[in-house]
Amino acid sequence: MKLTVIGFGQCGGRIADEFARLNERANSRRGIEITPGAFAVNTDSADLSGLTSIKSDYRHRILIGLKKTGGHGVGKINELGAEIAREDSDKIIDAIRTTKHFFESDAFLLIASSGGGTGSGAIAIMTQMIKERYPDKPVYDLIVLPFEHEETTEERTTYNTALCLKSVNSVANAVILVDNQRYVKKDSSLKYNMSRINQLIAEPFYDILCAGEEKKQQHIGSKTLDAGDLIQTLVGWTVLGYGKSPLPIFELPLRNKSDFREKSTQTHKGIQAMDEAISELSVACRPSDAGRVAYLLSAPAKEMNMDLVKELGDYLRGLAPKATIRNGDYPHKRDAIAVHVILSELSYVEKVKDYYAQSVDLMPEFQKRREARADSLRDMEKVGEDIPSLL
Ligand SMILES: Nc1nc2c(ncn2[C@@H]2O[C@H](COP(=O)(O)OP(=O)(O)OP(=O)(O)O)[C@@H](O)[C@H]2O)c(=O)[nH]1
Ligand SMILES: [Mg+2]
Repeated sequence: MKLTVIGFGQCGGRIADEFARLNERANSRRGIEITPGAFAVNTDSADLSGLTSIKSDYRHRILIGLKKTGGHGVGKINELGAEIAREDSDKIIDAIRTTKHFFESDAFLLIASSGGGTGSGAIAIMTQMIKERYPDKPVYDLIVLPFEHEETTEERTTYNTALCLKSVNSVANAVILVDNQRYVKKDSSLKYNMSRINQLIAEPFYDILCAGEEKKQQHIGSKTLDAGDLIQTLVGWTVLGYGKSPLPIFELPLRNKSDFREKSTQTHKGIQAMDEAISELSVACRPSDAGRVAYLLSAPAKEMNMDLVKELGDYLRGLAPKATIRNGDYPHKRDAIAVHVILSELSYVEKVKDYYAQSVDLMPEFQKRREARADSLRDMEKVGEDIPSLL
């Protein structure tokens, strides 16, 4: 599958930059293209200059809202991010339209964090505009949820997140959720290492996108997970999972292995990888709430067999009994049996519900604070009523 990738704001731009790197890798190592265009859109010019792989011209690193922000961001006010995107949407659409291989792409992937201002505000507006302009291509929104400490220290983060999620969910074909906090829980050394988290967010897309674009016979699976399967799978709230079981790189040629033993070890390793993928979902949710599921098995060709594919399917069927399950195998990896899982059309995601509930509670509180500020200002002005003015 080929994606036109557009990142909004700091977080979105940096992850789009990761996708540009994945494309360079796919090009140089596998001779294939997975992102015909990668763009970053921001109200902050410094953030745009910090990128490394997205082309550095103004058509790929797109500065919006210069008059309103002076190139310094919108300071977490996502309503302003939305307003600026609406005003400058022409710039973005023109840049996409004039990209050389744009029409080869199967879909759009728009990326932003939900807690900031620019990306959180701009992504829903641009999803809507792109869908109107290109009704035949699905638009997927990848939304990065804030760290827990950001939610506790700044209520605006929670409110922005709720506003962003509600808005993207009403326009995007699918909303792929990724929780920053999940990466820190897994490995606390990642706490301040954003670029490593960004790599971990983008990396699972590599095999998923490459699998359907392979041209070399030895890397084409017996069942390919292609753009058609992915488009049929990606609907509504979506999460991703990835797990792998390492394989020994060098095997002793004279090892006395029975066929049966070998197969059962492979199946065991495959299930282990699948189990890891389900335990490490990009946002916690129940697989049984998914309406559509896809999995991709990627492993060395000699490690793949139909039993393994079937076992993995049976295992997933047990976890997601109501879902339509699509699958593919990708004989490419050398050192592991890896499993990618996409759970889509989720009917319930606790974290989304929590953001909505907290924001509904916050709204009257914000209103009360606004009124109290206005009252206090009025009182102060009143005391100084009789002082003459220099103006
Ligand atoms: N994973 C990841 N999260 C990031 C990154 N940069 C910022 N964030 C998260 O994104 C949220 C802040 O949003 P930003 O993307 O910085 O905001 P913005 O869209 O640039 O908007 P303004 O700066 O307010 O104009 C917080 O939750 C951060 O933790 C990044 O590079 N990677
Ligand atoms: Mg910013």
